[in-house]
Amino acid sequence: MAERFYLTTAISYPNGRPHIGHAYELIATDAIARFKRLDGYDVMFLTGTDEHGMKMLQTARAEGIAVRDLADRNAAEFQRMAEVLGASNDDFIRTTEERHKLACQEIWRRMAASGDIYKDAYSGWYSVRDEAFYAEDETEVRADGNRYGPQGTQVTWVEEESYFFRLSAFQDRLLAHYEANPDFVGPAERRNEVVSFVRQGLRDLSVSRTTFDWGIPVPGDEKHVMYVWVDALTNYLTATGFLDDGERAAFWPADLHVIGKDIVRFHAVYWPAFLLSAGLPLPKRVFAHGFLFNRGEKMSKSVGNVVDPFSLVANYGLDAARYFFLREVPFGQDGSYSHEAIVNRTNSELANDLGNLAQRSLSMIAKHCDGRVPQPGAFGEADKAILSTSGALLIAAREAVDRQEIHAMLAPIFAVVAEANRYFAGQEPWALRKSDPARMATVLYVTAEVLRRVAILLQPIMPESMAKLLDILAVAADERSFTELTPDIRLEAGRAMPAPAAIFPRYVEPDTV
Ligand code: ME8
Repeated sequence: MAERFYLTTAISYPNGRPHIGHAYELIATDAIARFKRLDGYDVMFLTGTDEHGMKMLQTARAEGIAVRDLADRNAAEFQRMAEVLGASNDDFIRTTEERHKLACQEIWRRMAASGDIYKDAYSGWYSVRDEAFYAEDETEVRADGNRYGPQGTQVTWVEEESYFFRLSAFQDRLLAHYEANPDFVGPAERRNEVVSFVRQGLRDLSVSRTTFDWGIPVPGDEKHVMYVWVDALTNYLTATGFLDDGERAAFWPADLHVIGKDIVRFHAVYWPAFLLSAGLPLPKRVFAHGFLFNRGEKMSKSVGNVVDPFSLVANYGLDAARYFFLREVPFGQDGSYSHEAIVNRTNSELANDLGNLAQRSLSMIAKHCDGRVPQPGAFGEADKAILSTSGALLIAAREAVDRQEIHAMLAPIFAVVAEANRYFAGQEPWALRKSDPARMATVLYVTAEVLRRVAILLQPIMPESMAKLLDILAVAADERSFTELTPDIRLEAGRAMPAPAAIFPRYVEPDTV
């Protein structure tokens, strides 16, 4: 049986339409999911929307619509975004679904049964934007007279009866877990932040609210709804159907939660504490990516520079957009986006380096090799060198993806594409056509074989265009997984190849056409 791999994105607040930050997280997680499937894993990939809480309620009030309508309207946009981005998620969870209510109430009961939940009065600072409580020393009063939390969002004073989760009791267990599992949080700087936050000591966490009812009722005390983060984090468990012991239950614990760097505390401190309390196994890894800035400026709805993922895809094409974000921004660090940067990268690396190499070599095969995979002669030093570097790519890619370093997976692949271009130019197959046709066949064969390896490996990043390239290379649909990258497998000489077509169009400015 194939090894299971369960990975998730954060679930987004549908208080507005999806923006590039949401698209970025989904594309990256999708690339990892596709990579794992091609590498033989039985993958479950989850994304969804986080629909309860104060922030949703306040937005709905401001827009003068019912909160459920706001959730429905925007959740549909998030689902549409997943389709438009070619996301291969196996499920899309909405926290307003019945299955989720049952899962949340069960985890609550288990935490209560462990003695980790008690009723008291809460008073403290709360940020609706972050849906987070902050200690007074994490906040500051600014010149405008308002108080702000550590992420720069305004906080207000809250005082009400509340259930508490005994987070303070988990400090030692959490620190022991980080110590014993150095890969639990990545990248390293995020892990260090988490460890120092927990070392400072943990305060019990208010986990219910009574001033509104847009949430999941606390079992046995329905005047309270659960704090939105108890509800939100549990989504990862809900989707495995942990209550019904069905087929998906075996996917828990999750192998990987991919999230943004602003919500590490919830995933690396609160979530494992809730699970320890409920007697459930902990996820294996939480990886935080950086933030995307539009030309270096932070994106936000209020600043008005939110880039719409739908127009991004319409403008540049899906695979170019997927490639750009994963190649341009080292995964885990902040990055910025600009029209010039995306055009440069896609034109130089996709259209020129990869697209032209495919176009030039495959159209020579179509013309001069009867449209069939050429029969190679004995390999010389140059052939062996490029076959050997391209043959080593899978192992390096696997190691990079297991650390979520998607950029580090891509760099060596594109180094091989550059090397293949030098090889092709240096061997001059067009000159060999008359002088040594057998040698020409070998050069074209080697180039096509390198393209096959590159195309198989790039499928997780650019599924549509690599499917096209593999079609042209006459690689059958069942010959595209990573098991086809073992040293004994190569293109079969003599196989008929479909007529080559351009894979990556150059981006041309609309006003210059
Ligand atoms: O935080 N660049 O939802 P959310 C990169 N509902 N990533 C970004 C980003 C940007 N500019 N802006 C946001 C929530 N993100 C909670 C999560 S999970 C149990 C609950 C990322 O809609 C952000 O870091 O504010 C998060 O991982 C995801 O988008 C959803 O953000």
